[in-house]
Amino acid sequence: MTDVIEGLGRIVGQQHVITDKQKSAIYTEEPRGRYASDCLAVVLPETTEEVAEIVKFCGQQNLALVPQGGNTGAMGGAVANKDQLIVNFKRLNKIIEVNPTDYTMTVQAGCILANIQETAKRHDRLFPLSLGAQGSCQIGGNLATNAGGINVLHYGNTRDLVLGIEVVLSNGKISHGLNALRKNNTGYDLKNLFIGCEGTLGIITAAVLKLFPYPKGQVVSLTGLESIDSGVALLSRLKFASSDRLTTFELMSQIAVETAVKHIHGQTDPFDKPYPWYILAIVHSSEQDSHLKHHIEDTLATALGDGLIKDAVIAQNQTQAQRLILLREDIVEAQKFIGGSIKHDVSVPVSKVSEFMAHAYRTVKAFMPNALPYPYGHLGDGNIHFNISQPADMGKEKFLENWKAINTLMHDITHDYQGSFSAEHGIGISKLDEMDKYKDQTEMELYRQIKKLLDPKGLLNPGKMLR
Ligand code: S2G
Ligand code: ZN
Repeated sequence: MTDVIEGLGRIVGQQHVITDKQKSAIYTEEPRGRYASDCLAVVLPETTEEVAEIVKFCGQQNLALVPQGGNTGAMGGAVANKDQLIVNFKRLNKIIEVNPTDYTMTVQAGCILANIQETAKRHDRLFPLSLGAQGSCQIGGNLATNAGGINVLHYGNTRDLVLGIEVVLSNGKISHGLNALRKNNTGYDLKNLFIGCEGTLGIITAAVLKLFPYPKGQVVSLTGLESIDSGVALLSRLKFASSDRLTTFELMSQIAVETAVKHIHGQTDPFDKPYPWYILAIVHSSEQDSHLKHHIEDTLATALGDGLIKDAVIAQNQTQAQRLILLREDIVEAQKFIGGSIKHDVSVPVSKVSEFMAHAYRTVKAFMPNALPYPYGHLGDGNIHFNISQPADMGKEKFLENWKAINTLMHDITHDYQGSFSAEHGIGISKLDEMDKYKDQTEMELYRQIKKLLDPKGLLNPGKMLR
């Protein structure tokens, strides 16, 4: 143990090797409180070369390591045990270059997502990855899990926002793949193999990100609807009305909005009466485009007139826009006020969302009549967080004992609708059973062969993603 700690200290400086349990607590705290985590030590490298030296050293010591970003992941992807090393990238946090002409930004893995967004904005550019944890998650973690968020509809997942990556391999070699070209058709697409691998094939230490024109204007609206079907119809109307500049199309259930209004300070009911469903829609425009706003207003007015939607409000200024966007953020936090929540991160084809949710609702209610479905999410790309809140007549612990049983019900239904049991949060240790149960076995065999090739000693984030 002492040799290991001293050996790591020689690489990063002893003060950046944490063994004290109190000091390492922030790194071993699992965000959803579902898994215990521990570690031999936490090490905080400042350069890619230090990461490479750490990996080499771990290889010599046969020491497993768990790469960790902001530790905001929902799937247990960054939990460790007492014999493993947590390598946290908070010191590897330089913005290497911003190139407004090329619309690129080169960043190190430890950069906080919100800092990347703000840096882009200062250059009149947009880095569109946007999700609840952006104030503390690191881009390295977003890359490792191919994070989604609320702008996938128009800008894609993290994979779609990256031109090149630098990776430290399990043998300590550095793959210098910081490509900044839009077209570079040379060799296999290693970038997209490492993005989303959750640190199990290699450690992403830097990336060249795509930037976009900063939207000078945005049209933010909230609508009240009676059905998901009308929401899906509205999606198409707004796609056409905005010339496909619809960036965000988020669904909120009545229980979610009511719970946020009731428990989150400052939240108010957006309409004068409740509706079964609400949609937050955001359209980006690069110019202060009043025509676009009028066009969206006309589209919503027509939808009101023909009964597709029951109410609508369009933000008249940035303050009103922020309030509507905050409502979507607050429904996540609000779940905690009504007890335990069994989470889902599923996606189905948009055309099947309505039927899927009705089926899911019936199935959960048949299994646990007093359970409270609390669905919300990214209707625009078919990704629904069909979370289930605890029944009023059941204790939290007792309720959460049903996590696996309810997950199985939900994931079976998702599979029946040709959906995915993990749309954006990744696999970690939470969905290993699902990988074995639902994934094509030929693909799983390929995954294992790739893991064996790229991590022959099995030291890179062992037990995550694959058994
Ligand atoms: C969302 C956030 C994570 C969660 O709000 O879209 O991805 O716990 C989620 O639901
Ligand atoms: Zn989400």
